[in-house]
Amino acid sequence: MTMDLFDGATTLESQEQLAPGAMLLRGFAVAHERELLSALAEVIAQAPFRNMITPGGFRMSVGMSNCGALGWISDTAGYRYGPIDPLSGQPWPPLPEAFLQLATSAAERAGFSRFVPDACLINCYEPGSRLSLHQDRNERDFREPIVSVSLGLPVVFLFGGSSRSVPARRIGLMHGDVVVWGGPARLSYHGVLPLKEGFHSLVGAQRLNLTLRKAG
Ligand code: MD3
Ligand code: FE
Repeated sequence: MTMDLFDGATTLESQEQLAPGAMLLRGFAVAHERELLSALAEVIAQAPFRNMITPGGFRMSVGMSNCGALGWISDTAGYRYGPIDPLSGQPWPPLPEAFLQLATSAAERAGFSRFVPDACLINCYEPGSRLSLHQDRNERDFREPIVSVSLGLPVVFLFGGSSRSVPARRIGLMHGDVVVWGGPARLSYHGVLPLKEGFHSLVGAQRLNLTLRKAG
């Protein structure tokens, strides 16, 4: 456990292995919250959140956008990564340096010393938004980890196993928490319970999640 004095507030950082390959770094992003949120605002000004349509024709309750060379897209044609934002017809905004720095330092802490993400999916949850149990399988190489960064309101995250039938554990994810998902945890099923109402002093009435990926 380390104590950090920053802006007059005391923040607690700790790390915990959730399962082989899954490392929870509590509070890891708190020291960088302002840089992350201002970079995020610039990205969203160029590529606004939108509710994508699943291949089955359902509108997702989570608002999504991307930055980096590749972005994750869902529509009636399926799930995939692509270089162009379908909404603007332009490339996705570049990956901010603050995102890259945080992702590489978190991955290194978890034992992935050569992680260079080329994609960042940005999820925006409002009260009631949820993400049903799924695997992330659209990336080219499953040996590459995924780094997730939680900002704003807390949520209950579901962490299952390698098949849908394995009962999921419930893990609270809070502002500033970072999780590195690699190795045997990389293809585990996971999801997010509906966001509850609340207000975060820096982020407001929402939860933002960044997932940094090597997609291509
Ligand atoms: C475990 N996002 O974007 S982050 C997603 O909170 C996604 O917005 C959730 O699931 C969110 O695909 C969860 C934690 C997470 C992200 C990717 C994973 C856990 C993962 C990939 C493999 C295993
Ligand atoms: Fe996922």
